[in-house]
Amino acid sequence: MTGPEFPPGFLWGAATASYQVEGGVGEGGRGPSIWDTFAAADGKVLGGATGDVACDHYHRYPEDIGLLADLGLNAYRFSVAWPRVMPDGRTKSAAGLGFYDRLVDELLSRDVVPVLTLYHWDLPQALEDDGGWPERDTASRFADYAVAVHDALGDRVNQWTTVNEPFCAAFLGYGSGVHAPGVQDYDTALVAAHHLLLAHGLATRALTEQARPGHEFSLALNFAPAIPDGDTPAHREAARKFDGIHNRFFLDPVLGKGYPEDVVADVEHHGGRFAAAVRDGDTDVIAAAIDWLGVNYYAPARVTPLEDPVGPSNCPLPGLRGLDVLPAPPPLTAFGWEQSPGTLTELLRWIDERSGGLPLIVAENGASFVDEVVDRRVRDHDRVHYFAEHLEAVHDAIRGGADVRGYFAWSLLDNFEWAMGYTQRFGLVHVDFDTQRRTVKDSGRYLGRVAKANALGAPPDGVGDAGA
Ligand code: GBH
Repeated sequence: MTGPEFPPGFLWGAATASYQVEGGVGEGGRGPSIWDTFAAADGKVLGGATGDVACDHYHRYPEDIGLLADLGLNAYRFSVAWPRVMPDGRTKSAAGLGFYDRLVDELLSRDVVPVLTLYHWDLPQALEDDGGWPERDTASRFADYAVAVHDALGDRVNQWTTVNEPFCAAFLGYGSGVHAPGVQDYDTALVAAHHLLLAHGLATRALTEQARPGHEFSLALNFAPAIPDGDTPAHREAARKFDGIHNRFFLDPVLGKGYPEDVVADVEHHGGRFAAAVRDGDTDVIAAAIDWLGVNYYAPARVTPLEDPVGPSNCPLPGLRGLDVLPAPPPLTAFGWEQSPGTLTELLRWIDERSGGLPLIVAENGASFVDEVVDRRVRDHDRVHYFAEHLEAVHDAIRGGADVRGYFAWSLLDNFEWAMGYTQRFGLVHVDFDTQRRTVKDSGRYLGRVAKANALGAPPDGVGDAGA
């Protein structure tokens, strides 16, 4: 039985990121990235894990693309490792570009649409040594890098995403320090955020100038809608603050609205280097026209006010004095994240309204669960259920008027989950990290079946009532 249909031409895919899957860190002349350095340092990544081998996608990409295509998915969202293409952050490497050249050809030979992300957090270490994202020049280096990749692949790749989740790169990398390069300073993190957005704008401008017909430009933002845990003015104020720094601070400048004034006021007490870093004309650059917005969604945040309006928050983000983020209500994923599909519908409709109908692509959505291979099968019922509910939520948003053009599961493969190492499995495909053996999970088959039908339907055999 076939359920509600998705718009014609809908992109159905899975996503990965270079450092999380590639391995091959010393091959083809690749230079070190901040994640190589961070993972090598004591106590930064759980279990001392690194991306040295990861899923060995650098060598096994034909097999992995084959799995994706055989499932019935029609798009692959991957990221390019800047330190492969420019080992020192500035000088092109033919060998590094060659890898992505082969990857793209492999995708096209399987009729899979390449959706290329230029930056998913693996900054060349050489550029971090020169100051990293808190340094304005890094944004210009990024635009040069974007042009180099576009020169090499623009004849075959139409879908271009500049930066993935500037929130994480800035606030986790330079604020809380749980991600590379591990700096802990909120004022620095805010400056880094501005330069990441500037990098997006400069690259989008440069690529738009040399675009061919069919090229589309975008960036991907991660959203965590704030749900006030009560209905008082103080609760609404807590939600305003969280939503401000997490969502509007990144979305509004991209939409040409500039930085939200309330958020700029919230973060002032961190020192004021952010305000000084924003130069005349920067907000115009950041407002460069995009063809679609990548929406990454995992979970909302439940927020509650503290009695002391300037008391320290338990949430490691700039500007969040006077509020706490509460533990999420069950059912939780293995990561402890809330499952709230209805929030995805509201989020897509909110962005649709705020942007005046910008095309949207869900560029990441997914969940980690404890998966087991039994008789060469992974019965990940929880994940099937998660996808079924969230796809219904996307469909609801489309029915409500949002122009959603694609959905990418995070992730194609179980992979290196940043600070959590290999302990959180998000894949449609299970990876045994000792043998590199791949096993397609039931959720992979389920998503492939929805993709082929371009419609919601019954879940695969043996996975209970999920999606019913
Ligand atoms: C994505 O980011 C990444 O793009 C991807 O590489 C990663 O593997 C995937 O998620 C799964 O983690 O206290 O507000 O910092 C997810 C964004 C940002 C969601 C941090 C959870 C923690 C709450 N994540 N956030 S906060």
